[in-house]
Amino acid sequence: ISLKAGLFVQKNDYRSYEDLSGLWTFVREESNGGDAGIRKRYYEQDLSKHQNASVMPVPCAFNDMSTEAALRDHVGWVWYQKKEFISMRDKGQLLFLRFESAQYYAIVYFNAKEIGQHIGGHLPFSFDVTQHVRFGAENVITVAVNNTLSWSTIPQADFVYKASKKKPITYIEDITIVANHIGSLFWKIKLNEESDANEVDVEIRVLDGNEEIYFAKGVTGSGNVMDVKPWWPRGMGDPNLYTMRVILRSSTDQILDSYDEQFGFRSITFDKDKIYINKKPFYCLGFGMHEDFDVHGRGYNQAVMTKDLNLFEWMGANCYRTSHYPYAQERIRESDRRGIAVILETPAVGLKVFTNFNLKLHQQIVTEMIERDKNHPSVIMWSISNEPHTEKDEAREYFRSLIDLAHKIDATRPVTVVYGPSWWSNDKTADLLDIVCVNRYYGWYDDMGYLDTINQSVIWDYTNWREKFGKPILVTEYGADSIVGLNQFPSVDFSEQYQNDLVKETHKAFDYLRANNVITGEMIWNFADFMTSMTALRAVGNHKGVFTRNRQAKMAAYTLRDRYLKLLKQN
Ligand code: BDP
Repeated sequence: ISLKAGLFVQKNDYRSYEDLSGLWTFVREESNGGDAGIRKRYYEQDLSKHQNASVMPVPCAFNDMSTEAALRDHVGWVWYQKKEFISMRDKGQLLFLRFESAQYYAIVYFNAKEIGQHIGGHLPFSFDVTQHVRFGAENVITVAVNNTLSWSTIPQADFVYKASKKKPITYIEDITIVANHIGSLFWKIKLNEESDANEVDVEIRVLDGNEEIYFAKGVTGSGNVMDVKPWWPRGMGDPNLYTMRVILRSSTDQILDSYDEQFGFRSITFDKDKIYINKKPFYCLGFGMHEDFDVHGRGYNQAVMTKDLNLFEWMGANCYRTSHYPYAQERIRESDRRGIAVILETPAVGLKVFTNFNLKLHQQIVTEMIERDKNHPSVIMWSISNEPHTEKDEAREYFRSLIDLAHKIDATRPVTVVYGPSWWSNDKTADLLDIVCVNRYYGWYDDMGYLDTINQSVIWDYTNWREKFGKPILVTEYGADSIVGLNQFPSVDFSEQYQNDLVKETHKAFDYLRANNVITGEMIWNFADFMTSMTALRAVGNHKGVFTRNRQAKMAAYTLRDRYLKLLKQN
């Protein structure tokens, strides 16, 4: 049931929020046991009294919290519940319940009534709960979450949105800002549907720190701001940020709402060879990453984020891809502040079937992702998918539709797909893209042990993509597993030496490809080791990190750091 996430939470004289993070009551259903909890109406019950009740921190991945394999490996429904006192003082306000993400389907109940659903993890969604709230009393929020990765298993539910009968409150629902490096500015303010734009005045104030440097009126408009300092990625300049303060005034000059949106003046362009930021060539030096950590599992954690971005800067990197799902918005915001470029990716990994059903859901996710992150200067590109099977004929129209959609919503950023199983010779989609990303594992999944063949294979492969499609090419994955402390000389797979040797050999090829304008960036797989499901390929998860899962540097991290620090200066 389609929902509008709205703007990220903010406190000012017109808006406020309560953070509902903390320990929630948690009940796990039997794995794939149908929808027992829904049939048994868990949402009407005090789940803390349930025989299987425990507590779960939010945000975090429940899989990593447990001592039981059954919970770690659980696929199916889980229930979260929280009681929240809502004060009389909040009466008369418009109240939303917002989730930054829930993996993968969520049904939300407020005081035992279903108020809506959301499909697709990783992205925010919200509900207007004003009509459902009991003021001066405890309210019960219950969320049924199902992580089964097949969208057709969602139960049907009756959901009727009841519009408020009261005089509608006018508020700012969304803000779109397009600002380029020479100071041209465009904005579009979306008010809530029930509001009347003619009855309110929209003021736009651009602030540099506390100083107002631009003023205008109107829900949409454009202008030029003089003497702006552009936003630059690290290595190229300072990540200068500005604030757009949007103020809504009624005809009686009363302020109805206000929102401060951060943005930067910067341009992303590309030609057939390269990506440019503010018209200067930008060579990506970076990582595929994961939001994953010991104990905590996947999900936003400010300590892990800060540690990761500190290590990232220490490495001399300037760009990461949110492989393979959009990361928390807090992290994108922090990347704006630090001057780290971000390639935002959808959760569409390894797609094999390209039906209309898949396409609809994929379109929804692309739309939600772009809408959430469109004003972040750090976001330089949208990645529609990682390693889809684009050798299939039906992939062409499927991807054409998504690429067109992304361009339609955001005409200011390039669109990419990250290729894995398909080749330049059989891919049916790369000609539709702005930038082509390719993952390759020479010396690991291909030609294990033959370190001396890496150079030629990498050059041959990427040169073929480049020549066939005539687009800028990014290396988005290469690498090898290594288990920290496992030393073998001469090197053997899974040893730290092997990973280090493989990285060095691959860099020889990159030097050639870079000098010949074949590639416009290189990103290793992965920043840190991360957990996966069990297969014979993995020794307790994926060890392709240059850091361990605890964020300690492996041998290859030093090799990579020397290279990144050297190349960062040349950007
Ligand atoms: C690539 C995938 C990535 C995996 C990696 C690997 O894009 O998600 O983790 O392989 O197997 O193909 O290490």
